[in-house]
Amino acid sequence: MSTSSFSELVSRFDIDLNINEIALFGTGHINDTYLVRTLPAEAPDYMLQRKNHKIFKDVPGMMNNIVITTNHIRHQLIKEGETEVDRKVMTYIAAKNGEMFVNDDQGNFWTLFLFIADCKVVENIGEPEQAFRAASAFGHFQKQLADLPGNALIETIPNFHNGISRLNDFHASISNDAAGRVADNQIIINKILGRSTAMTALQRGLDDKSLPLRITHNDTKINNILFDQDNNTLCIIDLDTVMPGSALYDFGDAIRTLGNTAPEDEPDLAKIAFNKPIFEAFTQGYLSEAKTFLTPIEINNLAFSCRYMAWEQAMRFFTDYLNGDTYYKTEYPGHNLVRTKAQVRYLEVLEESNAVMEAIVNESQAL
Ligand code: GN1
Ligand code: MG
Repeated sequence: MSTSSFSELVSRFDIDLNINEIALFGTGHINDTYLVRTLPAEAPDYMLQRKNHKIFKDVPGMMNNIVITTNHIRHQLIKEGETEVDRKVMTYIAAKNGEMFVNDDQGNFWTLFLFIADCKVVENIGEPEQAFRAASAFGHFQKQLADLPGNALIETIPNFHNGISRLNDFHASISNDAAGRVADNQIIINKILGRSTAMTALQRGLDDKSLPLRITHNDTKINNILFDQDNNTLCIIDLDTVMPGSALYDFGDAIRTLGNTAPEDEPDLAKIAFNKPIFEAFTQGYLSEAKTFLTPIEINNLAFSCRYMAWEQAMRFFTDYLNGDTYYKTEYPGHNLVRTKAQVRYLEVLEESNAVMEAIVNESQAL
């Protein structure tokens, strides 16, 4: 798309911007994000984002969730006496017609939000102290939303982390074998299916209400936190999947990336190991915020949640691979298979580390 049509989109939002340039930004697997630089140089910049409406089938509903969530957090920050509210919560701009998005002539949905200046996103955490801070930020986020009624938000992707439903999708992709990839991959299929009874326990716990349904972020990769230059956490971003869920999803998904010494798509499986100091710091940071509201059964399942999220993500990457790579953006042929193998290897690593992880959770909740 040309800059002029980008600026035409921006002009339909209820804000006057003097645009200098618009350029592609970031590494998300789902949406397309552009940085809108404005003039004069010191004026705030904005992010223009195309929401993937093939994946988020109800973008107006999703944007309504985001407005409820960000307003709720904004009120809490003001109550807490926070002076830099606009750096601590995302600010979305409404369109001139009052909607929280504009449509282009191809039916795409575009949103505009304030760019938080002078901050950074990290893809890897080196220092345990930073993991502690990241975890406190995710725990605090859940706490800020704890008094929102569960039915206030819709499910932006129905059954997003529902292991039973994900397993059904996986079975369907095996039966359909749309890309003819099943025969070559029996070992990996068996590794995923062999763990399904143990792993679907999380969903059974939500179904029988032994696990509480909360408002959760549901995509707690480390690159969804903004840090300032001194590594203080500023703001949780990527709110598209904020919806009813289990606190365990957020803890487990963060450890899926943070507790792994290698990236989620590491081709060399020997590089995948459990990062104990980071796990320990993350657990302590998370519980420093979350132990006031978590139930004993949630705390007892924190270590399990890490295995659950690795298993679920392996299955999601592999379902997409079997379906012919239609969901995740991929960088090369077979990328989803590499991702799957890396997630399965990480799952095995977590299984080997379970006793250590359980001990850390126990010690951390006593702090
Ligand atoms: C997607 O777009 P991104 O990278 O924030 C995905 C997450 C996966 C993640 C795997 C809506 O997140 O659920 O865990 O890729 N988001 C959606 O890296 O499916
Ligand atoms: Mg993201």
